[in-house]
Amino acid sequence: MTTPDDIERMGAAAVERLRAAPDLDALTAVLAEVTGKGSDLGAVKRGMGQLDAEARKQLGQTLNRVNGDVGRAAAERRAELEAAARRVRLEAERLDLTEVRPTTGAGHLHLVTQTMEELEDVFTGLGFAVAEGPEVEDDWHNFTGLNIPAYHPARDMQDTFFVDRGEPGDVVLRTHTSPVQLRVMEQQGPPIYIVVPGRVHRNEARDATHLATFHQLEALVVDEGITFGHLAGTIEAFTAAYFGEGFTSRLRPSYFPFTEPSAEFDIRRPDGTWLELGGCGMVHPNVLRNGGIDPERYTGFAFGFGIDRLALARHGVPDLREILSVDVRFLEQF
Ligand code: FA5
Repeated sequence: MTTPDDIERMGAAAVERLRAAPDLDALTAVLAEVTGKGSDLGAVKRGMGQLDAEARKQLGQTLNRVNGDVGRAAAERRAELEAAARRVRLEAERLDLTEVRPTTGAGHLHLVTQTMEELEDVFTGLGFAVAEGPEVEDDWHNFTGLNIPAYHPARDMQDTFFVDRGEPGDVVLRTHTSPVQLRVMEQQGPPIYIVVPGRVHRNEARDATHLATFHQLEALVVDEGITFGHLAGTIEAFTAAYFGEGFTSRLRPSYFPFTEPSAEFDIRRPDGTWLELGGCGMVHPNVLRNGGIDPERYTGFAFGFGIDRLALARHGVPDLREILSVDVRFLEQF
């Protein structure tokens, strides 16, 4: 006849087997074996009906407690195995976000971005700091403060996208990087030695030499005793540093409202052909004054050129619209 001690032993054996289950499937199988119909404990339960009331009560209490222990052991083992499985899964799904992927097949920066970074390197090497300004600009910084008053014909030199904010015509997409000249003058006094790479927008039809959204690099120097010679020397030093041996620069008289005198500058390639790069000049006294700088004490020079034209010319690509290409066969070449 089954005794309470027998039930305790059966329970202890069941608990031991449950604790040894190596995984969740095994645990489910063991639990069915030790508590199911064919199990020792199951048989005890089924035989209870034949016992007298006193024995039934005594065995019943032990059986309930032991069944409780077995159930708890199964639940504990399940929790352990689930936690272990979760750890394995997390480890397998782990992503190292700091991992550096090999460059082959992983894509790369766009030619224009690469060119901007190279230009920044060259100019920081020459002692310039890099500054930035907003692409959505106000009339003052883009035009009026740069000595381009309303109705001045020079506004037509740069067809403008207007933003529907504030008074009509007050807010524009900047048409050049020159507004950052004023912003830097406002923020810091002289000496100023900065370059500003950035995106600009003009309401222009696209063709082989024009885009509506393109990139410029602006340079601004303001200090005591700055002369046109410093401007020409800086452009020459930049040409040699960026393009290398055999490239030189030239200046041609020109007109910009924010510089006086003004010039255009071109780069001469080793094969003798010229690449028109941008505009430059001595910062107009009105612009210095608008930036809060005393033009009696300080002078400065500025230049600004198109990065997209420069980038493509360097690689011999004749049509600026290729800049917008999403064809990997084109992009892969750079
Ligand atoms: C300017 O934008 C003046 N802010 C440059 C400047 C700065 C002069 C400081 C004096 C002192 P301009 O409009 O010429 O100037 O444009 C300068 C360069 O931007 C051009 O030489 C050309 O390389 C590039 N560029 C102009 N328009 C386009 C366009 N639609 N698409 C691509 N590049 C352009």
